Amino acid sequence: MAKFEVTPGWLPFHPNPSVPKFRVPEGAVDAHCHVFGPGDEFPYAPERKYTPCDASRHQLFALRDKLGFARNVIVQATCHGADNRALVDALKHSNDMARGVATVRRTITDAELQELDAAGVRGVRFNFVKRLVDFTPKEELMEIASRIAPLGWHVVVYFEAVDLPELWDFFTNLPTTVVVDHMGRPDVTKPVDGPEFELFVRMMREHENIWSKVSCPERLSVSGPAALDGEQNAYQDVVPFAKRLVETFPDRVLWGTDWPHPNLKNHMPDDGLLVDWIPHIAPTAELQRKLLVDNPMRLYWAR
Ligand code: 0GY
Repeated sequence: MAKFEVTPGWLPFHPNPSVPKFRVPEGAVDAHCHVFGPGDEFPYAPERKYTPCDASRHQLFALRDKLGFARNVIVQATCHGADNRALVDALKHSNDMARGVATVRRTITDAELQELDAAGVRGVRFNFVKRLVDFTPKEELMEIASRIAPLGWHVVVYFEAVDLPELWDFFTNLPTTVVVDHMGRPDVTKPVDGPEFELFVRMMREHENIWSKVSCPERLSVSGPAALDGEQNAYQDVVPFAKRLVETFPDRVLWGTDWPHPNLKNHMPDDGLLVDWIPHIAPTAELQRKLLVDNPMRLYWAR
């Protein structure tokens, strides 16, 4: 049986998140979350950069119910490398209420891709965050993208805002829908209409196949969870960035908890509070329905 020591300083997920005050619309999808192990059943990858605490499908589905969501999109995290067994196990036990985004290598066979598809995988994730993964040549990633495109899958990309200029040509040449994790990780101390975030907005404006997750305020925020004027203004420095994307591209945004919040060392969010943040970035019922139901259903449950 595999035994894993959690990376020092790692914060476990919130033991008892609050029930949100904001009631999400019927059929809402948490479109970015993970399962970790459990490590003794689904060992973590040898090439991983961190060892998480276990976070099982049972715990994920209990959180989903508590927060009032109906469905999950489970995203393969780097600590499992390209071993998608924990993800597939969660999908198969979800009663069709979860879809997945996998990590695959160029050596994957067509039969293996078909198996992932049958389990509910609808995309692959390319991670460019240097503290999380070793470098993979772009030709390899492009080859994978061309293999998954005929399945109707999409590509999820994770990168830091400073790296967007270098990655621009690759992203804008991908042959599928492209979903950006966490708004391309903007530096929220910079202006929302400054050159850095403007570049990201321009990429979405010029390329209608590019979507964004307006997620992870807890990861991006400098002002933090409890602003001076109380809980309702939690993560207020991230609001202008997410709200701008929701209002400009209402049909191409997704939202997710990011549970169990890997690699947070200072502050672990209350997931209920994260849900209460949603009406600040999507102020109308129509925007909320698109963000939480219509968009993820179109991308993940079209079949
Ligand atoms: C996230 C964020 C992070 C980690 C991963 O796959 C991963 O390990 O995505 C991070 O450390 O910023 O979305 O889960």
